[in-house]
Amino acid sequence: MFDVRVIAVAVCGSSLWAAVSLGAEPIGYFPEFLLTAPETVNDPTVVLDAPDDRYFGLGEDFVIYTLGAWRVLDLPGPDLNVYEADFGAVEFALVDVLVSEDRREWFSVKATMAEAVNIVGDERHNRATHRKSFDLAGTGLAEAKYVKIQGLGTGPASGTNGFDLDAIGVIHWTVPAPGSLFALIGLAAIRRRR
Ligand SMILES: [Ca+2]
Ligand SMILES: [Ca+2]
Repeated sequence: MFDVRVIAVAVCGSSLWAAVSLGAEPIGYFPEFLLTAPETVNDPTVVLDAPDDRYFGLGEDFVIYTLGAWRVLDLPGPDLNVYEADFGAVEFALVDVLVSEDRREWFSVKATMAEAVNIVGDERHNRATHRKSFDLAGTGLAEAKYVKIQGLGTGPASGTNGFDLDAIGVIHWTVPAPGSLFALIGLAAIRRRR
């Protein structure tokens, strides 16, 4: 019985530490669905979820993430991270980052590019140089459902051609309302298989 209590204290102590450390950095949301991906890439789902050093080069192609029931919000400071694969040259000159609420009007947030904010969940991505933060401020949007990562290189997406997209992470996001997850089921076909 004594041993059980000791374990319980240890678990509580560990949980407390976790809570404190989570408070230091925002908890990221890493999109789980793509609306559009280049046909030249065998497995485009490598750019979903948290950065993991799986990626593809965008070349002149693009991907569109849909946040489903989630939204990226414009709150004070940067709202969104883009992660380049953690090696080689920094190639943010070869990419544009755009947001939209309706997929008709797109707004580039490239001009807001800044040193990346660390978010909980992106710990596997090591190099600060290979990630950047972007801000919705100035787009006129209070929130956005879609994020488009447009390659500014040449040729089709493949290998390490142009900007090597690993992942995106949302810093400021809304929690989906209960029941709205059903809306995501139709998109499950291109969800990453774990
Ligand atoms: Ca903002
Ligand atoms: Ca990845």
